[in-house]
Amino acid sequence: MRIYHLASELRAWSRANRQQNQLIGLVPTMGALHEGHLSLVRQAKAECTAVAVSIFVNPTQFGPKEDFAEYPRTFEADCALLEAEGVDVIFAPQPEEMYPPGSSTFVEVEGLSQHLDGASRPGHFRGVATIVAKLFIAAEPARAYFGQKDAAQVAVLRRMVADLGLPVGLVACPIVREPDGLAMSSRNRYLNATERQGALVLSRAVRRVSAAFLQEGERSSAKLIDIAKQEFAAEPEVRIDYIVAADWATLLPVECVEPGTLFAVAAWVGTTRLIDNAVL
Ligand code: PAJ
Repeated sequence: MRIYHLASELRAWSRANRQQNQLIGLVPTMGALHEGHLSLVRQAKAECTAVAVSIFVNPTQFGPKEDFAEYPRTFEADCALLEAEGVDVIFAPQPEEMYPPGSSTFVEVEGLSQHLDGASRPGHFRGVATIVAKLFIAAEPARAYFGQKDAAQVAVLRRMVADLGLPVGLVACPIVREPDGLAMSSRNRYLNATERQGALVLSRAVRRVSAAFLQEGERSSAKLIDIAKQEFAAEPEVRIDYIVAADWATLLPVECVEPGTLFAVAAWVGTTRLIDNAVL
């Protein structure tokens, strides 16, 4: 496994591999890897012949009051995990490599970036779209792997790929959960024992809504949102950010859900913001 810090090294590796007809898969991450990330790596390994994983805590997707400084950085452990998965390349650039001094070019996916997480994290998706575009330019992957856990991120990036005509296939992989249902997240390690228990309300709400949709045939967004709110009412210390039923492509709220509708929740558990969702 090679570790590159320069985009030029990643590009040279990708070009050489493509000349030998290798199918390049890219898994963008911010490190602090867990089984959710590794599921993306495994899918990339299953579908591609050469796999690169990027590890970069991207400053532009964090707001001024967000956790950029505290975000867990576990590079050595991440490398060991990726080596065990048989990853070919880790790309771990320094901030100046991705944002040269004087950087003033950004990718803005208008509209979509203002919904769901974009509404409570202004500028977040601009940072995400910008870094992912830069990673695509450097790695020139045939396929790139993202988690459905960040469903709005997937919608924004799909739009970006379509609008810019990028020759990359985006693959959305299922949410990986802890045994008790909590969606895995690098931010779960911020939770104390009480918060960890309270955080289960997100997955509980999503599960109840999925059951109401599937087993009881409920199709009204308002009623499904009420069902989720009832779950949250049992955990008053968890503060709801949003509960929405939305079209997964446009992120616009829908009145009636149908198969494929995104049901997404976000909430504050103490000072930690967590998200979860189901595609109904
Ligand atoms: P990060 O939060 O590190 O997540 C990297 C990838 O892992 C994302 O595609 C995310 O959706 C996926 N992932 C995280 N938790 C998951 C889970 N429980 N199950 C399945 N997939 C999961 O998302 C980012 O980084 C950044 O925004 C990034 C795309 C790297 C751009 O900086």
